Amino acid sequence: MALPPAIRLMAIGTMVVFFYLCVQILQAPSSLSAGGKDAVKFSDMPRDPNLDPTGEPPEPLHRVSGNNYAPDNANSNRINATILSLVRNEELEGILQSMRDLERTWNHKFNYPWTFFNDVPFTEEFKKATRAMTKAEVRYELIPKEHWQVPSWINRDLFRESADVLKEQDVQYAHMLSYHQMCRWNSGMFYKHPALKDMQYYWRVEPKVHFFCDVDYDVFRFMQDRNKTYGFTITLYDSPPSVTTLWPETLKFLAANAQYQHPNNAMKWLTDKERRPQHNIDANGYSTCHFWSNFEIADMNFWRSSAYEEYFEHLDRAGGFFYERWGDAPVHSIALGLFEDASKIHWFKDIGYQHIPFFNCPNSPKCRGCITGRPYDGDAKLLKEDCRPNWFKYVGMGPEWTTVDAHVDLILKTSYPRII
Ligand SMILES: Nc1nc2c(ncn2[C@@H]2O[C@H](COP(=O)(O)OP(=O)(O)O)[C@@H](O)[C@H]2O)c(=O)[nH]1
Ligand SMILES: *[C@@H]1O[C@H](CO)[C@@H](O)[C@H](O)[C@H]1NC(C)=O
Ligand SMILES: *[C@@H]1O[C@H](CO)[C@@H](O)[C@H](O)[C@H]1NC(C)=O
Ligand SMILES: [Mg+2]
Repeated sequence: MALPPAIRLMAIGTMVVFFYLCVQILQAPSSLSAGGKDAVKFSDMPRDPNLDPTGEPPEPLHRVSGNNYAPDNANSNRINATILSLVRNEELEGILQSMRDLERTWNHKFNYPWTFFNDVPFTEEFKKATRAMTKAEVRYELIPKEHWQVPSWINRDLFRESADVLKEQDVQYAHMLSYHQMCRWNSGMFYKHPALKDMQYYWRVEPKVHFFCDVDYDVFRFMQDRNKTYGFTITLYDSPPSVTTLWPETLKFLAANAQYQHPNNAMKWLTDKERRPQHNIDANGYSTCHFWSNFEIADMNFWRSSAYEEYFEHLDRAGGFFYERWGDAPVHSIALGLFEDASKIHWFKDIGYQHIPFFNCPNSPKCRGCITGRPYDGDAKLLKEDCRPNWFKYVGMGPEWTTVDAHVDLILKTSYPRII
């Protein structure tokens, strides 16, 4: 059948438009996404597990009985562990706030010592006020110069020029040299301090954080008894320009040290490119997902292992603590993800925690002061920084929590997250 050319053109045009619309409909995301090139797929965590009722991890747990954890008991049930805090004299009010919360919810029962670190001596005012917050022993330690100073191979001009570039890419604290020093110290130095020689476990605490839930067992004994290396509460994506060459440097190290990779590692978690593709591209193969290290309960033997020691040494030489802004959080997380058995990394779901602006707030009668299942405070955009779904997807929630979660998940299929 011969059609006039104008009609033929219209028919073809209509078919093209129809086909285009079909493709668009088929491609429409079935899950919620934040839009644009920074899209995050949420389909892999249908519901925040913090909405599910959370109890303690299964027994056996070590609890207070009689004077077994009394502060002055020389034969107490405490193990070689300390609460640890790097803090400045000017942050006294902030650290008192953190101490108040941790003492109220946990340490007034177990009386683990507090160890404070500083690159300058603590003032008498600081010592007096912090000592008054606890019945436990308190120690004040100066960081040796050689642990804090900028390494000799770092070029100051290059540091400043690099910081200018980072600042343009909105990397926080780019020009603040002390922030870079702090990240390096937390990555590769703190556990070498002579004051920690006999210590194995630590709980890291920063100023101005909050703890919301009563914890009635000895978390350090928990770590030891269950062979755990590292405990976290919150995981987040990092700013890619702060770690541009961290993953390439890591791969260089791995190529020469393949023996350090654990057979049950979390490589898939580290390299995920499904959930936030642009971050993976910008960070050259690293998802940027990391344990948020202002909270850590961990075994220092891991940092003291030759795998980690050599890895840190390699990174330190590469210069990224200064020319980029490698944080101790991604450095710790990558090392754990590669060199440790993933089953030795524990989500402390039951420890309610906040460091502005993110929360871990479980559903438990033991918690007060946070909103169950709400992971952030402020702009709803913050929600896309939460990368727990990746950890749960590739590694799991851990045997401590799966029973109850699997059950509740079947009953309630609400969507996570709800962007308000
Ligand atoms: N003594 C000392 N502590 C520092 C210094 N810089 C940072 N810190 C501590 O390192 C931790 C992280 O610093 P913070 O300012 O909270 O960084 P943010 O949480 O990443 O915004 C906190 O415990 C600070 O008290 C420093 O120059 N000297
Ligand atoms: C703690 O460490 C010291 C020194 O290494 C050791 O003598 C002691 O037995 C340890 N204590 C415990 C409870 O493991
Ligand atoms: C922890 O490790 C030790 C030594 O490898 C082992 O004997 C023990 O059964 C482990 N405990 C748990 C709870 O996995
Ligand atoms: Mg902080």
